[in-house]
Amino acid sequence: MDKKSIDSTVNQLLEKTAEQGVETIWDRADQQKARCGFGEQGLCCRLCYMGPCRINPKGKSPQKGVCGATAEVIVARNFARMIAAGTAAHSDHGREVVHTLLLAAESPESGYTIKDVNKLRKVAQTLGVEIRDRTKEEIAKDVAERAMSNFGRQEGELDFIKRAPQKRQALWKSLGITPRGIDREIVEMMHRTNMGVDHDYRNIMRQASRTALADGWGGSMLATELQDILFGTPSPLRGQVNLGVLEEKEVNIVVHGHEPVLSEMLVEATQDKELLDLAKSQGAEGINLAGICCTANEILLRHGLPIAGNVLQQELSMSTGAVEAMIVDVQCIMPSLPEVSRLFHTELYTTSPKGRMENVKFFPFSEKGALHTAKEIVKAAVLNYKNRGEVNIPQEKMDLIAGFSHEAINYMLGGSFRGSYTPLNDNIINGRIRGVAGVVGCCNPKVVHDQGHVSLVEELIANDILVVQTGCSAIACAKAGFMVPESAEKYAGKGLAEVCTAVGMPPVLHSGSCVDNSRILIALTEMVRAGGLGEDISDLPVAGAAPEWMSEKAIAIGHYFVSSGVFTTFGIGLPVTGSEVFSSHIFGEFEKIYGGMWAAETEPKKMASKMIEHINNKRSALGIDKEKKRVLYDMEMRRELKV
Ligand code: SF4
Ligand code: MSK
Repeated sequence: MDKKSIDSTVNQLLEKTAEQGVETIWDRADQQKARCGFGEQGLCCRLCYMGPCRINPKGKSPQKGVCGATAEVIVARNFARMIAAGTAAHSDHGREVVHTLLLAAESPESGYTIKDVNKLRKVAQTLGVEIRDRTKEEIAKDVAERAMSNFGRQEGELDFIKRAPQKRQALWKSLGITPRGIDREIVEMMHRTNMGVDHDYRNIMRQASRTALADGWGGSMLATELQDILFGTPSPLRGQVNLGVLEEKEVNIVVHGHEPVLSEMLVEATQDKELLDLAKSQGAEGINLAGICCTANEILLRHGLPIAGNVLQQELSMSTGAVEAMIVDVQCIMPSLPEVSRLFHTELYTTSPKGRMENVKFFPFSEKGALHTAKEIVKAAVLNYKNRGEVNIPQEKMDLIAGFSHEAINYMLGGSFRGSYTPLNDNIINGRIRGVAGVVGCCNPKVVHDQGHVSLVEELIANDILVVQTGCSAIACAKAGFMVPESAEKYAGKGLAEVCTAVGMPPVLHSGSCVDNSRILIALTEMVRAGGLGEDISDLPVAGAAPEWMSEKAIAIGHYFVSSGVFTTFGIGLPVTGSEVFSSHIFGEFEKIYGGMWAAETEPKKMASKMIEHINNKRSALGIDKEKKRVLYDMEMRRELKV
């Protein structure tokens, strides 16, 4: 692999880091050389200390672990545990947001308030919380308490499950996989995959679906919805992306991680007059707050603040020599950051008791004194400006429009008075838009950085497929220039370009962070509800992909999409190929069970072909592959749909 990235800022800075002796993720990836084949194929079991055991993928001995576990059982347990871990991460993020909503309701001095009262009311209705004649704080308190009960609930079902199409809910019920409580499903998954418990790979995967659904329709959805209540529901706004957003003459603060509970307070602190004056007194022209990874997506979506880069650019942002402070909370934060920060003047701060680093200053970000802590951090960053050495900021940056929450899509397509998904469905039925794809997930140094995301999305939009994105994938495609309205004319097929130009939207919609994949679930449900495209998510001409995934969280997301009825394909490879039996279960049999299934494809163009083929098949099943008279759904017909 010659070039490590299709992003020139990365290649430029890597030349520099090589000269400076700064070790980056690409150096360490090279040092690992070929990965362990057993692990890559999911065939290594470390569940007990009679092992570790591995299965010979060539059919020779050993074909069983010491306890007798077969390849399919080992692969299933490993895969299911990844789902449990990913669900735990997203859901624990959700739990922090629930705590913060309670704080906003009970302690105005915390600095947190309720910004979106409309959304509060809507969520309250779904959760069965009384809204009449009550203050927003009273409603928010009950919403938070009800939301919290979703974590520890032992029986019944999660509250947001009832948002799914009725047919899907009935399917989950018939399979016995409707999630009860978020924590309960994760714990049961861990128990069942312990040594000597569940030895039926199909049964393991049923609980894996239940766990993943507790993420998508539980922890992640709670995180998204309650963040919108607290910080505002995103709507389209302009922003900028890539390392060129760092400012040569300003104090640069980079926030990295996942929870906007932290970043929202930093946004406020960086606008503080006293701190801005302090920055000027230090010779800086201002304070520039930028983000990495999903925190970046959160501050972009709600404030239009710049994104410095995606997950693989975190070390490189420091190597510009222009970052006074990097503030991290949880998830996707490289343990190498302290070492890199020490080679430059960057101060690294951890803020979550769950994510500490040795010899790194910890600012306990208790939500109670959040603004005070945020100001202390910003002050420390400002005072560090004078310590800057040589600065190397790549010039590249790109404009983008972001903020396509499902409410914003509704509004964009249907207008404020008749906002609905009907115009989208109409354009799918008349064939201008062939279908919709969700392209999400991480970056991975095993492949050329950003190339999988960009090549896949380019191919999809050229084939009239509207793309909705989140996470680091969204950042990759924003950097490539797909998220400005002008990109419709340049890259999209004729039909999609026509629709985008008429509405004034890009062909690739940025919907937020990883937990915001739950927005895509709601958007898909709205498409079913709008009529004309079947009765369930699995009937829709849609597909999902994570071309450069690396995190267990991505596997949890993939699995909740599959279990919700979406054909979902992952790049890089999947750690399941060691068992043909298991592979044929999730790559084939799943389709019959869930109407959605997994696929794996390393080549982005082939990945696009698979997704297009799936979308075409769904179009023919719906009878919309040929010219067809437009059917307008009236209320009666919509009721018949039972969604
Ligand atoms: Fe080996 Fe079985 Fe123990 Fe896994 S659970 S390490 S296969 S003995
Ligand atoms: S940050 S989970 S690298 S998308 Fe959400 Fe990016 Fe993947 Fe982390």
